[in-house]
Amino acid sequence: MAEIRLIEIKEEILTDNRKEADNLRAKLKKTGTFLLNLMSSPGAGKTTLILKTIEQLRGRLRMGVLEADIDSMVDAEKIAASGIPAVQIRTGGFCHLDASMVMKGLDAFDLKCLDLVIIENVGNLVCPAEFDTGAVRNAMILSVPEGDDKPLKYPLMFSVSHVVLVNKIDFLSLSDFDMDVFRERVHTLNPAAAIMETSGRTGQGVAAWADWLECEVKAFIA
Ligand SMILES: Nc1nc2c(ncn2[C@@H]2O[C@H](COP(=O)(O)OP(=O)(O)O)[C@@H](O)[C@H]2O)c(=O)[nH]1
Ligand SMILES: [Mg+2]
Repeated sequence: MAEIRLIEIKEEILTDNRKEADNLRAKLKKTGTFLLNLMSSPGAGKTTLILKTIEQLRGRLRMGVLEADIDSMVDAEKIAASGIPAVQIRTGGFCHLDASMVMKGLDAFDLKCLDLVIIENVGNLVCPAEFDTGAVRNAMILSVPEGDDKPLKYPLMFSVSHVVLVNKIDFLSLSDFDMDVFRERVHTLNPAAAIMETSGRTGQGVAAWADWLECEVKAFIA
């Protein structure tokens, strides 16, 4: 019988990507630009929360948004309408961003003039968690209608996120979402994760989130 060679492509791809991500972080340190990678399932409220965050931080930080979608420009158009520079990456079917895609997207900004770039990653709780984008911090949104069991089903996403935003808390009274159980499930996977409650509809919790983010940005660019 002939010899079978096993080639572990996934491991190699992830190692190459990590190197690329480290290069990107070094570049961002030089330009003084904080990169936030925002992830969630489709519809959890990323674009809405980014727009609310822009409202809070306008005049406090110079911001840009890197939008990623399998197709369409709708989210980038919403961001651009708010007067903030937006770049759209069309992944053409890929369900995540990697560091080289982010690097290409960032080339369209003048990074020296920006303190903060927010990546709106492709809506997906699985693939984006596997790829280091070069961001300084990972944030994820879990919306109340998705249920408090998601840390059990998508543990990697909760493990790699520095902050978990529980969004759509205006739905809490209509749902069986148990916040204490959810917090415990997240902290079992990731004891250091910050957990914040927000509503993109009412704006509740957005100021606290924006203050947290500004603090992280200032510490990075100091
Ligand atoms: N009730 C409620 N609806 C929200 C909230 N945040 C976003 N939405 C709505 O949820 C839908 C998806 O939001 P969007 O920001 O596009 O989600 P994305 O796909 O993660 O970018 C839109 O109809 C938003 O108006 C929230 O906190 N509460
Ligand atoms: Mg969106």
